Amino acid sequence: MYDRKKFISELEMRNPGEPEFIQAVSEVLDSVLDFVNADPEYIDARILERITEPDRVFMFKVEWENDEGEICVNKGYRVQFNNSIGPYKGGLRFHPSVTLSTMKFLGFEQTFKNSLTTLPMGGGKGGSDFNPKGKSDSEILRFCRSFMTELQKYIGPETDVPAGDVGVGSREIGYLYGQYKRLRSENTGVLTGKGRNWGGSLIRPEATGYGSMYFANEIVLKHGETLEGKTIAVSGFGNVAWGACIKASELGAKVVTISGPDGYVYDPDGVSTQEKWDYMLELRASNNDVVEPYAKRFGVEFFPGKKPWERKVDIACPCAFQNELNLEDAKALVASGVKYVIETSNMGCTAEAMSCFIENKIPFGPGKAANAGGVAVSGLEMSQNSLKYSWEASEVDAKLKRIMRDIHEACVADGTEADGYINYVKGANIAGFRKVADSMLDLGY
Ligand code: 2IT
Repeated sequence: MYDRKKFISELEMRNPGEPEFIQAVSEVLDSVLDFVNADPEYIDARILERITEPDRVFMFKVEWENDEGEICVNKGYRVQFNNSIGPYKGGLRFHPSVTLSTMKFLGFEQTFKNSLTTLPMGGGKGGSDFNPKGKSDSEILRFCRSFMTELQKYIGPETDVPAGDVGVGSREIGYLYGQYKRLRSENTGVLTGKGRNWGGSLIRPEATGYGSMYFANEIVLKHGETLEGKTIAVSGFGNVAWGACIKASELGAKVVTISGPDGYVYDPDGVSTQEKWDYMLELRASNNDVVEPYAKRFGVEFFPGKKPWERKVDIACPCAFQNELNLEDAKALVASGVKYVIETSNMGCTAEAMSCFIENKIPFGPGKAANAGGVAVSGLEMSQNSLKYSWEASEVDAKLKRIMRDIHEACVADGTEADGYINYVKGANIAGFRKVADSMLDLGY
């Protein structure tokens, strides 16, 4: 039998100074402990020790030259967490907060998320502490070239397929893939999130945000309501928030906030026009990492240094960064009557915030389920690359919708509690874990 306290303290000893990784494992452990302890096969196989240890971690130096001619040095990472159900798959994050701990938490989460998509993908993550903020296009190009010069040694279309994440969008994927092809002379589609002219899938840029709203729609329908007329607080203003704003509008809901590190914008009419969506893309492409210009441009209010969780809304949808919504925010949302929380960023809520929502019986869709649409369409991009073919947008969108519906059903099947409350965290963790753990048992050690 596994004992929670003993397992976590041993995990902390094996992984010192990695708070995000410990947080991510603790969350999964809380959901799956009884399930694991009920099965002697898992216990005998030491499944928890094995599933929490990455297969391997690459850490490397990235040297590049800035526009002033100075030599800069960053850290590069690729964590190959688990490939039991398919090639390692997961994004690359360029952000100054990137550490081994954040890479491992993201790789661990990715393993179960990818399992939930029903597609054959293992879990991995990578990135760098490189800060894209304020960098010129040619600095980004030189950094990406240097980063890929090393990364290409560890990846391949049948072994490990990276994609984008925070700070890595279609421009960066282009520069990275260009360098990969220069070095390897291969058109294997080793990255996903590619441009539509050179092997990318339609709907991939929109997929994470669209998927999140499809998932929200399933949750709301399950609770006897619709998204029609619901107000939504979204955080972030990048690719994920953008897709969520578009799909929310299409489904009849109204996104009234977007945010950045500088504060949040309150747009009572909704972020619901093509002009506003296009402007979000422009803001992101400017690399300034501020959202305030949106308020000026559309004549709406900006709240410097504040988070959108102080607004009264029907649905809270964190779309930016880990631990962006804490206990205080959760209490404020509960007090103002929030009905649903759709965590769309990876581990967007602190453990205490998540517990607060669950204790108050608020349906809470965890990141690994709610944001799985992004990697799901990456999986579909891999399929299209293998087929040397491309599907129409409507075909990809229909597949995405079906996958999000299936993920919702899996959460309901494993997460419904005795009193009828659907604990989506528990459901997603058990459903994601079971497939990975059972594959590990099948494959031996
Ligand atoms: O967190 C994520 O799922 C992603 N950044 C997308 C990964 C992918 O391989 O598309």
